[in-house]
Amino acid sequence: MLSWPSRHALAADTVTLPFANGERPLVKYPGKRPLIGLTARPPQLETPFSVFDEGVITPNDAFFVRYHLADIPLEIDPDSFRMTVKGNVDTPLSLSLQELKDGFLASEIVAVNQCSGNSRGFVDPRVAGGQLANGAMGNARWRGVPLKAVLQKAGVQAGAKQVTFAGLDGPVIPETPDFAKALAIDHATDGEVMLAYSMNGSDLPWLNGYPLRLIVPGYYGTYWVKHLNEITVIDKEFDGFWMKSAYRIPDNACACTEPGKAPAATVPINRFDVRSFITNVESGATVKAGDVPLRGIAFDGGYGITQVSISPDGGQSWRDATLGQDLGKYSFRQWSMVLPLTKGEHVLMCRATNAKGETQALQATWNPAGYMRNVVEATRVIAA
Ligand SMILES: Nc1nc2c(c(=O)[nH]1)N[C@H]1C(S)=C(S)[C@@H](COP(=O)(O)O)O[C@H]1N2
Ligand SMILES: [Mo]
Repeated sequence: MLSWPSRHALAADTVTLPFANGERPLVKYPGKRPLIGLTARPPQLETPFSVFDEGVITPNDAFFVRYHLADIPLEIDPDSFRMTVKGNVDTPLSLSLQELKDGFLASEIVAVNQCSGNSRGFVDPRVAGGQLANGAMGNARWRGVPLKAVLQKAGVQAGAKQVTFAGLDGPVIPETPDFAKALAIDHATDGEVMLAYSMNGSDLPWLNGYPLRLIVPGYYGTYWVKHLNEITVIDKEFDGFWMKSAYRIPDNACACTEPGKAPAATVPINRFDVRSFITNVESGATVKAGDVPLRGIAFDGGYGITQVSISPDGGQSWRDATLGQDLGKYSFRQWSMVLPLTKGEHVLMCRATNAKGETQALQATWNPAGYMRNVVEATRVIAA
């Protein structure tokens, strides 16, 4: 059971994110260390960026939290919890957690969960939506059951087109559309999409979807339905609000439009683009001139990071960083290098490339929802 924090238990301190109106409270929720509070009902919490320098795995108590609807479950009995599979299947299922754990072969995957709105606060010109810095992402080792195995057990019928997913949370007023997402049947049965009951070796944290959530490796967090209890196989395209109207990107190669312009056509947001960050030096920091150790993370939509390059001079020259341990193509990939810096101010840049040859642009693109940011990030440092 989740005990809702009292009002004054919430605001302990504040942080200021590096954009206008960036002041936020640090708030403490059950099972979480103080995180950056964006909204209280429903709770939306951002991970302080320094956490990404602690290790390649984001600890459960620091993992970001995103909800749309204020009626989040506060009580779930793991013994009576059931996950149902229905729709165009031969045998509808109603599975307990124990049946999921005992009746199927478990699988594990390290994968990044990133909110579509991650980094939206940096979008220029500004756009509406949660003004997040770069902390609406995290990397965890998920354990659970491949969705494919569960769908096989139910027996997907010919003509199945999509699979929809809904969780235990709901809207406060009936006019608000319930949160539900859909995946194409081929995607849902690719063997990688997973029903996870464990994160980094523990039960899922309450606010990250206890007791069961969908893991869609390489895809934006919007598909990673939490408190998952309803899976429906359908023979047409799902037309729910959160697929048809929300979470859509311009249907073009850059997923972008001219600032202020609406796109001519849109598609549902899908795979991550390539991103990389320096994690051990904050913009504006002073470092000791000489050999400066740099490290950070990079990730992409599931092809795997093959190269991270660092520029000491605002993008004029680049040198390769050393990649850290490979935890799989959906994971954060750590990188490190030692960069000699003379006394003075420098603009450091960090750019990753994946196995498909995709990389990051030097100029930020724009779209009305502020999605898909993957500009090469600049970090201003003073070497003294
Ligand atoms: N049930 C439910 N699942 C949900 C959501 C939600 O509002 N309700 N939000 C989605 C969105 S937009 C994101 S980014 C991820 C965030 O996962 P997290 O809160 O575990 O970090 O959850 C997804 N799953
Ligand atoms: Mo999201």
